[in-house]
Amino acid sequence: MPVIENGHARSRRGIYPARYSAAGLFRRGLSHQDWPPAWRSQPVKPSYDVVIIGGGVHGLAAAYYLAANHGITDVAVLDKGYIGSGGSGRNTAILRSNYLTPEGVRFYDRSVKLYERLAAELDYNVMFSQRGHMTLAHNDSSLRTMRWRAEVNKAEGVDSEVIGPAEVKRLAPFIDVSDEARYPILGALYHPPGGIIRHDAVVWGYARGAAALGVHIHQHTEVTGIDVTGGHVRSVRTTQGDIATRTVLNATAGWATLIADMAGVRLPITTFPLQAAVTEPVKPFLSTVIVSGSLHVYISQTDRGELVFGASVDPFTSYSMRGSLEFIEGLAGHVLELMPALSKVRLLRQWSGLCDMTPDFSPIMGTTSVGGFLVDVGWGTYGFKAGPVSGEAMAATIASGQPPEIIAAFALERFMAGALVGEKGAAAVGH
Ligand code: PYC
Repeated sequence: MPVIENGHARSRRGIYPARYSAAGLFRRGLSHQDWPPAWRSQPVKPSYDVVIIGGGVHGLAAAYYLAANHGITDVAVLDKGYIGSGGSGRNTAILRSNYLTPEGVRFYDRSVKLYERLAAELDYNVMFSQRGHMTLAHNDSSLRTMRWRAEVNKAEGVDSEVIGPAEVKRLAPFIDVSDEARYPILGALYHPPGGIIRHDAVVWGYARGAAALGVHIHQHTEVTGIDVTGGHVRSVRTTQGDIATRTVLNATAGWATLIADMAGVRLPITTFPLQAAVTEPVKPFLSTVIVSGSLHVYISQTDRGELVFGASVDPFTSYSMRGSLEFIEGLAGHVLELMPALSKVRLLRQWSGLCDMTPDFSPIMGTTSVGGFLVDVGWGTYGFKAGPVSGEAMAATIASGQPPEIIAAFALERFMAGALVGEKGAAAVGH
């Protein structure tokens, strides 16, 4: 039986917060008792076994699985802002595993499987809605790529198939599938397990789970340097003081090269902004995620009724996270070509995140030439989908010193060996 301390229970594995349940909600409602905080800040210690830079889904998932799967709990997660303030809180929350390469399909499929059981595992409602994902083909070459993806998906046991315009119309009755459209719809890659999730809940769920097992989460703690002596990491310098450590994981997505430079590791990554926007809520009418590569747009409807739109990355490198008028004008035109009935719907807000793009659109994961400096970077526009599997794989790499098979293809050395994993054809929209 766990012992309760300040509203938190102490078990053999550490301190964990109150269980969320309907009965608990009812009891607390009756007694006017607040829930205890999901997790508590701790003072920064002078040393940790593992320091994870980046408090997004990747960093927090790695911390959680280090503690939960390997019993490694002397771990700090550092973020220069607040948790989820980077790409994890700025993406359009689409999950899928309908990739192009066998390596990519296996990897993202594992992530979808972990996402499917995340709410139960973390005792946190992450609102994963597997409502299906449809990528429209408007020309012969994209139809060919869809067929290719469908075959690779099936060979890897992932549910995807190419459907014709009539089936597209059945799944999304308001879409114009006539020949009159500027880009007529020739078919689509339909992927039933795909869907959307509540991205902040994933971040908070992992943070709560990791902290309950003893991980320290330090927000507003910026890394200013990494000390490497004799080819091995010794410490991390931060705005809250120096932290001695033998193991650092760089999980900073758009800022990945800035952190890697501090350790003297060069990465083939360039950072581009990716913008998105959301409308006022409207009645539910869109039950799948819709992607159009030719129109450079993807659309989904949240449980609250808002329409979430995204597009390609901006055509220039930048660390800016401001939205632009050019983007929203282009986006609106493309959305209306697909769904003219939305012309009266008002946009609520737009924003931007940063994408760490690699030449082959696959991530860079594992060890580097600097001892103790590991990377989980190069996510481009796919990062949020990969949070759980990346956390699991990077935790296993740190615990055993050896990257597991599922990330073997994503090693940094592939760029020297010419063994790229070309995943550009699986991008939601052209880049
Ligand atoms: O790859 O599905 C995707 C995606 C959607 C938004 C950004 N990337």
